[in-house]
Amino acid sequence: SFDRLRHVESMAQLPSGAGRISHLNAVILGESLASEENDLVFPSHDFSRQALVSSPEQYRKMYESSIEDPAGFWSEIASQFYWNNKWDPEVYSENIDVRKGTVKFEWFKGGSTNISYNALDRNIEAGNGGKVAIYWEGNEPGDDGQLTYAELLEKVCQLANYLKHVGVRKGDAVVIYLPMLVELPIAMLACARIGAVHSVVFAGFSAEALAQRIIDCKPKVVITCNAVRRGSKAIRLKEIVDSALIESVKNGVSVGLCLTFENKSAMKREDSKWQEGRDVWWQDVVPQFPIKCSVEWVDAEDPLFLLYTSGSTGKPKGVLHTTGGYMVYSAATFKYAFDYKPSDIYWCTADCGWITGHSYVTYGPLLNGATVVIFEGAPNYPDSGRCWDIVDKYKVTIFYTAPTLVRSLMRESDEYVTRYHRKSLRVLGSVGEPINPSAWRWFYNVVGDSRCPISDTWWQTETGGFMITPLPGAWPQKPGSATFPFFGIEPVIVDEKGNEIEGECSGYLCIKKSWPGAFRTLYGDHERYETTYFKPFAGYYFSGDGCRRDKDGYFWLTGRVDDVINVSGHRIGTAEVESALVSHPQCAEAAVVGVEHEIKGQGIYAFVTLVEGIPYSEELRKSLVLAVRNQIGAFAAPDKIHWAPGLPKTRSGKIMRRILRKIASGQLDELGDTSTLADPSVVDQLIALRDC
Ligand code: 6R9
Repeated sequence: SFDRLRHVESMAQLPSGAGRISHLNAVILGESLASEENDLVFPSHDFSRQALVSSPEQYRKMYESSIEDPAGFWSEIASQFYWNNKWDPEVYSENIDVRKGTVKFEWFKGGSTNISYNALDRNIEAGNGGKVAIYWEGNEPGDDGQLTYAELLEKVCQLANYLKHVGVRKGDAVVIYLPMLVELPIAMLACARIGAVHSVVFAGFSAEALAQRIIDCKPKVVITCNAVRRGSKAIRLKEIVDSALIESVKNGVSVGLCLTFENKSAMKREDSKWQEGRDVWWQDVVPQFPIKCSVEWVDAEDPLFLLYTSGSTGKPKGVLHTTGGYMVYSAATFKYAFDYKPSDIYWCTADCGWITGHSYVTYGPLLNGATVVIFEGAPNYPDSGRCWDIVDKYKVTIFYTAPTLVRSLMRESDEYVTRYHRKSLRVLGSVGEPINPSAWRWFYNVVGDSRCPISDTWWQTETGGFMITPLPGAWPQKPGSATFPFFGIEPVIVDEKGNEIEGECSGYLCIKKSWPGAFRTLYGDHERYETTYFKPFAGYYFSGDGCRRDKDGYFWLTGRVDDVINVSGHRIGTAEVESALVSHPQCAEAAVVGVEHEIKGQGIYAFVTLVEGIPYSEELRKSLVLAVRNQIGAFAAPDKIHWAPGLPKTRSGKIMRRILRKIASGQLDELGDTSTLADPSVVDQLIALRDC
């Protein structure tokens, strides 16, 4: 199956003048060829020479050994970490086939370890206590701070001791609702240290969305801060938590403690609402606790965290990751996909509220002893040059971001980029959605001065770490392709019937066999886990993404094939938005589809049917949008509300989204067969109301 790879490999080794075709030539060469598939961008000689994986040949050897002997391959990586006792002889066991019984993955079972110990104490014992672990950059330029590994460990221990003191025990859930302050990774690591299960909720979620998550995982403690500044706005986070906690109590879940960090630069404590007996200021209690805290050794298969993500129903899914496999996988993927070296300064713009912030702000980098930059503010504040200002300030070498940010910065003058040096940069990364070739080129040419390979990493909340990703020194890249699978990963493309298709093809992307970083279940709903991911194509993990493989074997992700929309890299279920709209007293029915959006990748387009007799108005449109902001969060606000006196339905009452998608995207001559609709005239009516 490596024939296609060999073909590219031979091209990569073609002598051309001084050696390989230079990357610049390749870009020019690529642009002169019509097809994006032929657009190869080579890593420079200098880059490849110093890379951890420096040739297709080396990649192939490592990949083959990871597939032929997964136990040996992963044990070797796992052995680089500290285990309080070693795992059982069997490194992993899996059943990925629902037809053979319960789907179950286990890695390093019986081994006991602690991820917080491996990320902190182990690095300090290796002599890196004085190395900066985190540079923190505040919203306002000039507002910053830093923590060495030794200092970070002390802060983590103080919080861990406090959490133990208030009764948090191994296996208890802790909800964290914080912006990008150092206290966020500190809180994650403190939970992990004592075996508590953290569930970080992105601080852009509304009170109702937060309540939904609290009700599901019933935490002992909620950790938050009073307010945060983003750009020029201050957001009172604590008040959102207050409402969420009231809502939770109504649903029988009462959280006894709300630990609140006083974020002075955003709001003084005197101005914060307070509930005596429940609310405690972080600064009043945590610093009083000892700076050493013994570690709770946990089984490799003990839960580490829960992270809620969207699916095809209105109820978010609590993706559960366990300790050992996730630790090994997040660390190894970080190291290889970014070609990490101890001298690197790494900045990932993701928020810890998403999986990227778990695996590639907190765990992956710190497990490697890396120096991480975290940024509290907005990338266009005070102006569109802020990212590059930060890159120069900290001499960032690896910069990992999302295509939506690249596209929004690309719209502004290049001068915002070129006025900064950016000479420190050596690897760029992209995540969250497919990166379109034009955004890829701008990122490569303008930001990276045509010098830095781009790791376009395809993965998911469920996968824990990268699945398909370039290894920057190994492969010539194709702008827009995530290239090849990471070690140990066997991606396959299947047709509607679940048959694997070979060669150049497109279809549904599935994974054969388990991998260490895979999620183990959906919290409290193993049946949904099996139904959603393992039943659609029995014998495989189904990703929910469409994919194409080209003649050279490169993978091209083509987006979700289920009812999930990807807005600015955030996964949003259409059903969640519909349920928020229908909660509006004047909305009778709603159908939501994704449409192409220049900056966000996809935008949210909502068709709404109003309650009998209610007229549609601008005011009503605003209040429908507000309903979504309140139920989910501002990032899920529909871009367009389309008044729909009727929706296209089959005779059995099923909404035909295919037609709605065409209407939303203006492809009116591609509506297809509408004759099976119960009332075909609603289509003309909807078209007439497009600009209403
Ligand atoms: C890590 C993360 C997962 C979904 C995934 C896919 C899309 C992520 C991508 C990509 C193309 C990439 N996605 N990275 N599509 N190329 N490099 O984003 O996790 O929030 O769970 O989203 O995002 O559609 O299925 P998550």
